[in-house]
Amino acid sequence: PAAIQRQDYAPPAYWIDAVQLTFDLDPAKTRVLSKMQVRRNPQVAPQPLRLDGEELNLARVQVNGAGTSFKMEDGQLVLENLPGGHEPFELEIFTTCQPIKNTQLSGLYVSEGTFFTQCEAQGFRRITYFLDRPDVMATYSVLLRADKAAYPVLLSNGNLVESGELDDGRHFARWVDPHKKPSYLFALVAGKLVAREQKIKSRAGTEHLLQVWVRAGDLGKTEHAMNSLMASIAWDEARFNLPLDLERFMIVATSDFNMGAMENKGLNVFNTKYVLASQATATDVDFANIESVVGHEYFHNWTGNRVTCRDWFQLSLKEGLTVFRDQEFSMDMAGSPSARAVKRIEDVRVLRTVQFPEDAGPMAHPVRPDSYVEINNFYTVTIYEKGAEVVRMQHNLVGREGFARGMKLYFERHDGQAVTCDDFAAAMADANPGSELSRRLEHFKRWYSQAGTPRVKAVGQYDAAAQTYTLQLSQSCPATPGQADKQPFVIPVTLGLLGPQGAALPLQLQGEEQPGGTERTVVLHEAQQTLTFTHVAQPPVPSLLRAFSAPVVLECDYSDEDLLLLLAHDSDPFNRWEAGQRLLLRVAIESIAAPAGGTGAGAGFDQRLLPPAIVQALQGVLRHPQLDAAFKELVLSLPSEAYIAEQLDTVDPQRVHAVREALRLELATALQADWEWAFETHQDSGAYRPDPQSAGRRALAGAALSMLCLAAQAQGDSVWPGKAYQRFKSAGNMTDRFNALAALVTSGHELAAPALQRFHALFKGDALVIDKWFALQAATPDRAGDALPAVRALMQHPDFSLKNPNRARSVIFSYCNGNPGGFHRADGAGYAFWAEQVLQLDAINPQVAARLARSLDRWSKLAEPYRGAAREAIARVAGHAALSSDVREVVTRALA
Ligand code: B3K
Ligand code: ZN
Repeated sequence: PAAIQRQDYAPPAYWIDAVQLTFDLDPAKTRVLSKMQVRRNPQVAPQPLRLDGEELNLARVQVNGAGTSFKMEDGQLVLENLPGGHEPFELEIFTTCQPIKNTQLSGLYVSEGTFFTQCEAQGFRRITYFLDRPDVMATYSVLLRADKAAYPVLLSNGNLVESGELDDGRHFARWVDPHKKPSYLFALVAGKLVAREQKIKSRAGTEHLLQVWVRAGDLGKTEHAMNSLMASIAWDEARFNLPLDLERFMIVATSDFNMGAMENKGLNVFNTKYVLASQATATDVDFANIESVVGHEYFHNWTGNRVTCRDWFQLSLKEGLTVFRDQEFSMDMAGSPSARAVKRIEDVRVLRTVQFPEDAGPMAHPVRPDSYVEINNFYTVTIYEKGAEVVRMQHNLVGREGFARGMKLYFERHDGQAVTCDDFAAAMADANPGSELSRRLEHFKRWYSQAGTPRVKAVGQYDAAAQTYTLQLSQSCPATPGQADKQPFVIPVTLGLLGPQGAALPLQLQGEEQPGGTERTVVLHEAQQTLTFTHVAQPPVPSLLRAFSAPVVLECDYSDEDLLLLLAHDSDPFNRWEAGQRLLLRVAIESIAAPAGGTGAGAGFDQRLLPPAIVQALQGVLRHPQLDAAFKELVLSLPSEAYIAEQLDTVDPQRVHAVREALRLELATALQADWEWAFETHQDSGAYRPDPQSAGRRALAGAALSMLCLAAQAQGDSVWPGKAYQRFKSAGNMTDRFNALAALVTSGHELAAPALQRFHALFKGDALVIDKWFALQAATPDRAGDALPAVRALMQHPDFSLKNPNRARSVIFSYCNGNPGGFHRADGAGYAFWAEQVLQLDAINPQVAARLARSLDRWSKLAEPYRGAAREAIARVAGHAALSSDVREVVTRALA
């Protein structure tokens, strides 16, 4: 299929103002009757009505109650003989579809005997013929009919207005959604479900009913999701004055879902992974993810649903903004400044390990793309996470109050509309006249149109005689597919200066009468700018891009001493962490480049890669009396293999893996006594609570245990593996239990096997826990080429299924994306496996297959023999005739 261009956007030739849907639900053959009130769009020249449809059986078309002629063209239903004039007419379409055969999980499908829908982006056309585009907004009235015993619960968007019995053991429910919405927000659910319910009162005094619907056995795992929903509602009212606009708000969980969750109006559908949690079955990370995903989908109710996207090129309008909102929500929930910083570090880590590579690879695209073949391929980290950074920069440029004003104006102008990224930025700027954003709006918007990660170079020079410090900032941005030359960006750089003892220096720029604070945000908007600080008594160390004030790569010629100073003293926790990461990254890169032979784990290194000063500094952080455990855990974690690889021009993945493993072992042994101390002193007392502080203590204890097992394994000692096994058996929560299991499995101790067996026996039947069991094994570091055979064996396990996305991800994605040492084999067998699985999955579920297809995005950076073998595997997939457009687009771009 041909690419769709943003430039070709044209408003619809018709409007659909209202739709009445009647469903006779049957897994093998569901009947759908759609009655629509349609009228011509007076702004568009008269033309036929073209309705989207996919895999539908068309039985009848009527206009104003009478049969009409129609034709099919490119899968669309084309109606030419429609009533003239601008009066609305009634269009009635009767179709059938086969939910039970729908393995793509887009449109209407069946999961464990229950009907679900997924309509974003273009699933509604798999339910009925429609103008399936987000700028066509209609009111929906939905009548559901089904067998009562098999489908006792019938749900759709909005309010339940009527329900009752029918003949033959059937029953019905009628739902009316008072809000106009695009078709992608339609949803229905029908099946055997039970709900946790909660009544709440808004600040304005209105009452609402909240429900979390799950399978009967899962009701005990819904408390955290419900609490998260209540917290989200309260937060959006308090922070942005945005109330819940529905009498009833429902969340429904399904175990067959292509992604995390979906914000259908009033009826969010969730992957069970982001709903179900109990201390026995979910980790702290699961608890935190549930809070953030529940928040994310709830916040879409305003940013996405009340104001939606004009077209899919504007996807980041709702996704970038809503990710920004869920990040802020999690930070506000975390409370303390240091817990906020931990969340910020985690978010930046995702951005840098996943989005930066995307932005440097064949699928690079602007936050507002210019073209796509398959829209589902553009639900990316660029649209979501970089999009959130672009919103965050606007927040940085106008301030917290200014941002709130911008949001207020955005809703005043656009409530009920389908709009563009330009409209959002304009509201932000117009609400803040005189701000850097409004003065440089057009220029700032290059963040929406130019792909690629900008690089900012900082060069500092101290002049002792003049007592000045000049900082020269320059920017550039690498070429990306279709964009050879880039214009400078508007980059907010939050900075401070540290004195030689680590004190925060007052900042006074040349021309200023007096110093103003110890931190400020300067705006880099030209290719090069120079800042001169005056009254600087001694050579300072700059702390730049604090809290990661812009999504750029910062290059600065820091000495090790500078970085050690920042690590010990920077008042900005993000940059403290960053200084430690820079030190470790530097050691990793130097070791990778060193001419030592051998690429086996640990081979070729004399075990002393880390300079003593760095080890000491890390020890200082680990033993620090004031720092939070969560922060310590982050500082003591090595940069990921993916992030290290991104810094290199040519990547030998085995070399990267070996160096990182060697560094890990060195940290494990050099700090052995400190890890023991950390483990012993970070034990829980009292009841389990998944709050950031307790979670941080468990994370640090878990990391310590993992390091201790690693050191023990190298030393042939069994004390700590034995302790880990004990903890695995007796842990009172999944976090501690799983960390102990992972410590055994990752270190390769012989107790790993019985622990894995026991874990499976304990949790068989709990799909989400069994997913963890699969994922841990698929990501287990390779020992003499055993990772791939282990993965193949896992796929033969009776619990494995390629059809269930969570399960497929837990094995195949964990191996291809989460096990670089096992995946990048010199014989290319990992890549051949990848090609095989992409093709297998594509026949079942193109969206999931296309995600997997992204694993080899960075193939052209690989050293031989990896590069050639990877290319061959991609070409093998591309050479397959019956490829979905999803996978076709990914592999075509990879080979371009
Ligand atoms: N809006 C959905 C994503 C839909 C993905 C369609 N392939 C979930 C979210 O971002 O909240
Ligand atoms: Zn979203």
